[in-house]
Amino acid sequence: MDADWLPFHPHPSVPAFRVPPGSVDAHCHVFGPAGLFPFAPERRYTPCDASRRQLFALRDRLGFARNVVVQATCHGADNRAMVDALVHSEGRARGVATVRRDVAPRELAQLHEAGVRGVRFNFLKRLVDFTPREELMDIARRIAPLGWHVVVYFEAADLPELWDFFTALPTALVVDHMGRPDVTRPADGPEFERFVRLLHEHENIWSKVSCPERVSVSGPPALNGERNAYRDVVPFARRLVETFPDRVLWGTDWPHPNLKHHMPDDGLLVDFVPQIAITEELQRKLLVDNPMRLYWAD
Ligand code: 0GY
Repeated sequence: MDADWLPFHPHPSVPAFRVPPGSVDAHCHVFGPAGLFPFAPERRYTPCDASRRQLFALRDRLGFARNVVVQATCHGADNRAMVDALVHSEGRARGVATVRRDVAPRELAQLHEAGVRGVRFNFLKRLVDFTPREELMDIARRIAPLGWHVVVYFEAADLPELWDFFTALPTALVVDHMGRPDVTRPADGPEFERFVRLLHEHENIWSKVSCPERVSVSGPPALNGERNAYRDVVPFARRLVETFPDRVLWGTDWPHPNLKHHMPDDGLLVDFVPQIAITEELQRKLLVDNPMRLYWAD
């Protein structure tokens, strides 16, 4: 089966920034291997195989201690590859699953036992078909007693329509990639203000300050010739880190599914962190304290 996106960086650099001890890469994936864990028939892209062994090798190379493995749409609601990574991680990985409304209680219990602590709802029209909100609300009600949270992936323009649904959820909510802001607009303009207001008004809503490589227009250093990569994303991520220091998470997004133009060097992504979390205290909260509270509370 051929991948229809770029392969991940074959030799990521060792970051110049040394992450604090116990750091968590709180957004990454495993894919396949397709021979063992086939991709979902309804998928909108076909990734390269990206195994748990490769993920754990990257974790060690970047200096991280733990991973949160997030189910991506290319595996649909078949969580086997992600669960396989968790159970072979020696307790160093937790997971976010995709489940359907009719998931059996026994399956939820097994996922919990494996280390799953959340479910993901994806609202990107290019990635998934529409699921009625009441179905998603049902899933949220079913996972709430387990102490899990909901992870959502959407684009900034869709926030007004999703606001009431998000704020009615019975669990904590984690937003992927800062709600995908349009970084050609100002970080203090109305669109990003709306996202900041969502977190201000709802103390159980968190944000990942991840994926500068997806959100950036100015691009990485090799393309723009400047020392600082993804500079247009900095004001957005830094504002969230400084305004909500106890509710932000960071992750590599390895192996960077569905990127078609530029494949980041994961070491340089880690070097981006001190630009958005500029003190040791903010770095420790972002990389250690916050993900540990959310994923390793027990
Ligand atoms: C990401 C980004 C993407 C893909 C998925 O679940 C997915 O397939 O999230 C994307 O295409 O933007 O967070 O990994």
